Amino acid sequence: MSNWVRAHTNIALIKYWGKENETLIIPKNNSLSLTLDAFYTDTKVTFDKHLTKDELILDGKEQDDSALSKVQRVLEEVRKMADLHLYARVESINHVPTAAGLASSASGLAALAGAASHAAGLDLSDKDLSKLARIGSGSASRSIFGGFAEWVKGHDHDSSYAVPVDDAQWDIGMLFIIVNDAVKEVSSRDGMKRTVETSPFYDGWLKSLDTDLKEIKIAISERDVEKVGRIAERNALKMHATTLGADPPFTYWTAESMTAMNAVRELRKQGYTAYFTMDAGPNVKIICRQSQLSDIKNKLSSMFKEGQLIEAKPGPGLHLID
Ligand code: 2P0
Repeated sequence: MSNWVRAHTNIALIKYWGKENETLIIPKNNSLSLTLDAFYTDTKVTFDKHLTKDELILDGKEQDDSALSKVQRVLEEVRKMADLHLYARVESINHVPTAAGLASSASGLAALAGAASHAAGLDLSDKDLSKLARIGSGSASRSIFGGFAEWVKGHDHDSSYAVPVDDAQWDIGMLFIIVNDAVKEVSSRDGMKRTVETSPFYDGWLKSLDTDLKEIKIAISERDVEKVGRIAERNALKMHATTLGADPPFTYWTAESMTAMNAVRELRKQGYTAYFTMDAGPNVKIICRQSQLSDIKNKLSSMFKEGQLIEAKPGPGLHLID
């Protein structure tokens, strides 16, 4: 049997933005995401008595110690759970279209949680896999599951994990508009910390979340793409508003992001169900009907190059591959 494990990336419709506990990665709020088929990471872990340190080989290239640090949080937890005293070689391949400029920490750390626990002979439940992925990177907790997943914030390591919400096997999809593939100036980890500590808008953001979460779960149960999109767009705009109030202030938006957001508003005027969301970077993701993905892509093809527009459908949860 192969030891390669695959995890797909997810995009939050209700964003995770801020930590209650930075060491354990306990978030300030629940978040809710859609796992997607288009982007994923394959990972294999080998615990080997001949190794003298942990190694990370990403897309065929050995990574330095700074890249190893998130990975080692997960490896150490696995070694503790399995009472294993061996270093590990982690081989990982990111299947993200070239220059997509999309964060791969969600799929990467989820695949690692699956591969490392499998290699250590642990047979973890989805809940325990989600907790393990979470200590590598918060958003990875949600990539254990396919379709829609909610990361329930909890209050300690045992109570903070994601749960499946809906398999999303209905007419919903996302079109990615890749406007910029440069490395961002403020990482999401630093950006959310600065916002929690300094932005006067942060409290307003937190107060508005219960309503957004409650309403989007109803919309998902009704398979109402229009309503899901509307709530996700307003939630993303609120998250991004908090960064403008931080000290020093910052934003992930660029002029191209604004152009893309306006293009989405224009699509709505033409009668399409199309709403946008954005994460800790300038790229824009359109929430739409799966059945209209290629139509919307065609509509945008005069404004963006072919390689900038990527169609995504709901994707599966963590699984072993051949
Ligand atoms: C999310 N983001 O819910 C939010 C929305 C970015 C904006 O999760 O510090 O890489 O490793 O827990 O998971 C990106 O943050 O941060 C993120 P850490 P992570 O998808």
